[in-house]
Amino acid sequence: MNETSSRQPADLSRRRFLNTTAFAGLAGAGLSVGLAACKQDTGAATAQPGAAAPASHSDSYSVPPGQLDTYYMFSSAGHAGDVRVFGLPSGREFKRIPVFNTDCMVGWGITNESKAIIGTNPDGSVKFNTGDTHHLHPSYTDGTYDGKYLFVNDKINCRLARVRLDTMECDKITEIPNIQGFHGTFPDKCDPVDAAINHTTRVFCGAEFSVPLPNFGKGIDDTAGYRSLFTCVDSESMEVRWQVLIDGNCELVATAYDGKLAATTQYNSEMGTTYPDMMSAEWDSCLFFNVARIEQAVKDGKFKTYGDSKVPVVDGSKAANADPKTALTCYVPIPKNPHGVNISPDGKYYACAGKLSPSGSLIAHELVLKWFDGELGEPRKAVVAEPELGLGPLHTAFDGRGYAYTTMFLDSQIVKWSIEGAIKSYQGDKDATVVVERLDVHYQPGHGFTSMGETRECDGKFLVSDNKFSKDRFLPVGPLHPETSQLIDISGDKMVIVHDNPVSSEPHDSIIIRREIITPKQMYKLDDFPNAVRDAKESGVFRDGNKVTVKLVSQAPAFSLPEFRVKKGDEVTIILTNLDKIEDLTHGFAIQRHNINFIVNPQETKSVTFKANKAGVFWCYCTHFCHAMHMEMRSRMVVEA
Ligand code: K7E
Ligand code: CUA
Ligand code: CA
Repeated sequence: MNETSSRQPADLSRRRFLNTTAFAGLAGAGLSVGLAACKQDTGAATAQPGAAAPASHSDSYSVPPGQLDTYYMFSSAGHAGDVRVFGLPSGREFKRIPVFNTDCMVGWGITNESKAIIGTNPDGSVKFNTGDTHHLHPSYTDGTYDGKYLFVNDKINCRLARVRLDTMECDKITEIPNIQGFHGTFPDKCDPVDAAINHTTRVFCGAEFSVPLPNFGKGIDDTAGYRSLFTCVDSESMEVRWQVLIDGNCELVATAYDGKLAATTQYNSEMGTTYPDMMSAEWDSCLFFNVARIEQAVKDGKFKTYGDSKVPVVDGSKAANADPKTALTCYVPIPKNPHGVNISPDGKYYACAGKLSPSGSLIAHELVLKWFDGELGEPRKAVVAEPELGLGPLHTAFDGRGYAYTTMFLDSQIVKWSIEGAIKSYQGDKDATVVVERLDVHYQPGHGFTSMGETRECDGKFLVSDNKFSKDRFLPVGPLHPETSQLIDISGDKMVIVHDNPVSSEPHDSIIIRREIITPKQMYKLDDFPNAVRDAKESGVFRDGNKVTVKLVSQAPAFSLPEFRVKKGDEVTIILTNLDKIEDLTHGFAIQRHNINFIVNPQETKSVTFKANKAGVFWCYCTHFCHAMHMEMRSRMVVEA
């Protein structure tokens, strides 16, 4: 991908033409002075005297009105429970995709369709309406994103969700048994055995909190018996395939490009339950899972199940895996409570960030495989570098040119370091340059991540530092501050901060993906919905005892039923199909005093079910601005006593 094609999509020629003509017209109207200034802003940053970016940096960061961004950035939203979609380099937010939260704009958690995905209690209410999304990663083909799915964790209620990237909507949520504190997650990139399966078929999930197994009231005080599990979920069916019982607990997850290994940082090898206990040991691990061997063990019936769960659990504890030739897991010792683990885009190294140790540790993929072949000896020999980086290293990103960028939470810095330099220095070369640059960020970064940086197509253009604190960076908005998302140009010799964006709390991790990879649909098909109301003539009120189904359609600016009648005490299901076939023509449907609101996109069908408990007249109206007559777009629910 060259500079021009990645920044100037094919469909921009028409836009450029329109811009030119617009400029010409306006200049004629005596606005040339303003336009000249405006043009300079949008031109190459390098052309402006005093501009921050040196000549080697990207041509322009600004995305003027009418122009499109070159990257999508998807961010987890932390305990807001959703997923956010931004454009880069502008930093503009496009959309919030509700996942584990309730969203009254789209009706997520309100419509029957969304409730079926989220999961319900026997009485039909939503089972969980909280979630904490930390890590999200798209599906892969050939070691890069294929634009199909995005997987995201929920740390609170132990769920994995899948978002379709064509509609940018959540389509499946799976609750994982036997665990608590589901934190790290990463899809695989390839099958460990069948190289022809060169795409994602599994999603790995690490559990951070240890619990009694099974957890139904026994063994509460036997804290030494609490355990954590590493889980594999099928990326298509979203069923849990297997779990591995481990020592300590999982933190972040990474996967190999050849599919052979999954990795998790492990802290709390002490297996303590109190704060001082969890920090007492000098060493924890980066733990590697031999995916093929684990699946063979499951096939061979070498597993247990716990409680009501049918999920096979194999034993990945250190004691049970002492012989490398049969081991399912390999514990590579890493100093003190490591946090992030990230694989380099060439697939060679896993970089662990020390958190309580000021170091990063590089583990060679080949050497871990060698350990599993019984040819390495001590697992610690898989470590090929351990540079001292600074205080509070959390996560590492790559540029594809041999440099790693680690976030320093305590130092509030991004530290750029040389992979080759770190390896040489570890081998005793005193002249090797390891750290090449430190950039102050504002303030306390969590994840730093680069454009396409977690793929083979890592392009080394941008790094975003998602910082946990913003203090003086933005207009104050009360006690809760936004976070700071800083866009950093890493394409030149020096890192350059391009801009700060405030982001509403509390994204943790994000990925930056080239826009060409994703092909969003602009319209549903009626056939996508088995309950679609295909014609206004199918509208009406259909009674079955005290269950009433109201079918109607929307076509701007009207609903097909100006009025519908039900009886007090009825259980009412409203099925609404938006028959408008025009891109961007979405309608809403809200019912006064019934806590109902949802949208229907063009050609989409949604339904809601509720009890009509109050007699009277209740206006239903379109909540989504759709037409000049939007305010008049109404219906009336009459509830007869
Ligand atoms: Cu470092 Cu949950 Cu990715 Cu937050 S974790 S920062
Ligand atoms: Cu339909 Cu507003
Ligand atoms: Ca904060």
